[in-house]
Amino acid sequence: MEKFLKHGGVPTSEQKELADLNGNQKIDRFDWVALQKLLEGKIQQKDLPLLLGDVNGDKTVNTLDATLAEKMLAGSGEWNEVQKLQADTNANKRIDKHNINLIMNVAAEIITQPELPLEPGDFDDNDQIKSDDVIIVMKYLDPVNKPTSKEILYGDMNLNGKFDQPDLDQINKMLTKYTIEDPCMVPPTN
Ligand SMILES: [Ca+2]
Ligand SMILES: [Ca+2]
Ligand SMILES: [Ca+2]
Ligand SMILES: [Ca+2]
Repeated sequence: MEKFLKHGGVPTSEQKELADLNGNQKIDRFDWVALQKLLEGKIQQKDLPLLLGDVNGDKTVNTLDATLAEKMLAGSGEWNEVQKLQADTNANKRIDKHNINLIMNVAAEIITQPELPLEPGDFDDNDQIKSDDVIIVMKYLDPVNKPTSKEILYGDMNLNGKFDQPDLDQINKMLTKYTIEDPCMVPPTN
């Protein structure tokens, strides 16, 4: 499982089921993050499938989960590994403002839960941040092009509700992200 996640290739349906730790029918970056936690013994088989965005574990993603993720971000309260994983809706192994924003957007039905993890910056959703993504953001810097609410989620890096130069600068910085030697940042291939 680890091998094919790392090196790509087309998984069989059985492999896919085994490796799809968040049960969203695809092998994504989050599955890789969760697999590491499983191998480290920090989460158990019984915790699977993990429902991204569901911080309180009641099987729905709503504003209550966003409130809990805010607390987590503020460093208040005690959280277990499952809760931390479920709050990390962009699968970057950190809790940040995008996690809260993504949960709010699932609650508002702008995106659906299985669309998580969604990585801001990865506009074309191919688990890599490349020049293709930069080109899309550049397009929306021209006010003639109106983004949808969902597109804003992908490209509004500074969370001010619009596309602007800081968003482009941030995505440009992320172009080098996948070159670092962190296995989590080697995106698995679907
Ligand atoms: Ca998955
Ligand atoms: Ca919940
Ligand atoms: Ca991309
Ligand atoms: Ca912005």
